[in-house]
Amino acid sequence: MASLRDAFKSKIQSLREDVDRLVAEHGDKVIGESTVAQAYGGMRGLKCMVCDTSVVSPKDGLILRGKPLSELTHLSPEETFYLLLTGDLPDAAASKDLQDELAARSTVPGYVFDTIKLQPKTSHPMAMLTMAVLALEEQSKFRARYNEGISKGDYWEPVLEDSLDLIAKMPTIAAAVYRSRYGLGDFIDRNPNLDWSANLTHMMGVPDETGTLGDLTRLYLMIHADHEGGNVSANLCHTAGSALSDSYYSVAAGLSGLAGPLHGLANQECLRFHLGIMERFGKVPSKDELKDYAWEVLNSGRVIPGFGHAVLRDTDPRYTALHEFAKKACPDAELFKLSHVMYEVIPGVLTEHGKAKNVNPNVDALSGVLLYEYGVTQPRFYTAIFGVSRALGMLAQLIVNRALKTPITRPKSVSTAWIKEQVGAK
Ligand code: CMX
Repeated sequence: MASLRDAFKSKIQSLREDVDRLVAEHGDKVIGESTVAQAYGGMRGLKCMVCDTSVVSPKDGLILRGKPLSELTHLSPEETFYLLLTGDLPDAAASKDLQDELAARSTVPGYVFDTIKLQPKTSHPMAMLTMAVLALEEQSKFRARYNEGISKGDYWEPVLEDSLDLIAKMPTIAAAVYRSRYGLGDFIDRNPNLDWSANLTHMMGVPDETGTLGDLTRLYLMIHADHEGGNVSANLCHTAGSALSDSYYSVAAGLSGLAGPLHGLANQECLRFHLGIMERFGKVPSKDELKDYAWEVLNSGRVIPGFGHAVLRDTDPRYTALHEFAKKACPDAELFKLSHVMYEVIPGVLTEHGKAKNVNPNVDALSGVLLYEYGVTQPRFYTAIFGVSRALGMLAQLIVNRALKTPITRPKSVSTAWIKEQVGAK
């Protein structure tokens, strides 16, 4: 099978022709409408953008290039990136080729480490990671080629180059953020015998007591990579990229959105929620105790982290994948037992509460528990690990969009006065 670059290149012409024909023949057909509620309500459900790397079905959850997540959890994150970008699963040779390519691009310039070290110990790891990505922007090949006058049809090539460079370096800069932020001593060199995922936890310095840490990291980084195009991080990356901001700027924009507590930061909040419960009860609470506690949280106007979703209406298959892993890896861990009680109690409480459209757990309900059990005991770092993974999906979408010559994003905003006039409201 062809290398990632050649495999993607071979698809571009037919992708462009397909979209051009679709727009020429059906460009005036209606695929959705926008209501006043959607305009004020985060554009929820509005069909006004395209993403072919993955879709999220309310019932079945994440589907990557037509394949449900449950059939793909054996893939490495690099193989997942290949699938997202080309639509095909790589064979062993293509997979090895991509691994080697990422290894060759993994060296991080010293000034980026200095930038990380300069941040105060009170900085949030997501701010530090985003800053490190922006520090790497100096190396952008797209920006250099754009300044030389590259033709629009060729934009995708240096964007792919930048994206591979950035993906290759993400584990190293995230690990450096971890060690610097938590005062863990010198940075640890990449181990050439480990893959992209295992190197992240190796460079963080997480001890692998069971020999399964690499498996957890691989699964974690695989399932978080992509979640269609409308979520906050993907949408922000897409919008920045549509202005021809390069891969570094675009991923930094996406990471800034991922850092919000209603999106990527929910994994941190969820683990803190678990720890708070353990502190309060001094044990795994009974169902009744947890129910009372959940009501206390809801009545104080807070959300229960790790439950609900903007699109999903059933249990998140990413949660299911982590649950299967945890059942084998740490069945007796107190936090895992707590997450099970939450799984049994919270949906009922949220149903009674009557607000959330989805009362089931999402990926964040368990991701932090597993990291904690494996020795990553700093919840504030969890979203940075999510960010390493989400860079894969954001960048795959970005490269596809540059290949398709997708124009700058510019929806029309309207004023409240205009809406009132339009609908005849006083
Ligand atoms: N706890 C309490 N209330 C919740 C809730 C939860 N877990 N989930 C939804 N609700 C509430 C909303 O806050 C909203 O209340 P208001 O009407 O008072 O504003 C109401 O139910 C309706 O919300 P919704 O339409 O069901 O959900 P949204 O699309 O507005 O929001 C999400 C989705 C994820 C932000 C929300 O479910 C939430 O805050 N969950 C907890 C945080 C979390 O786990 N986030 C991780 C998401 C995973 C991901 O990003 O992939």
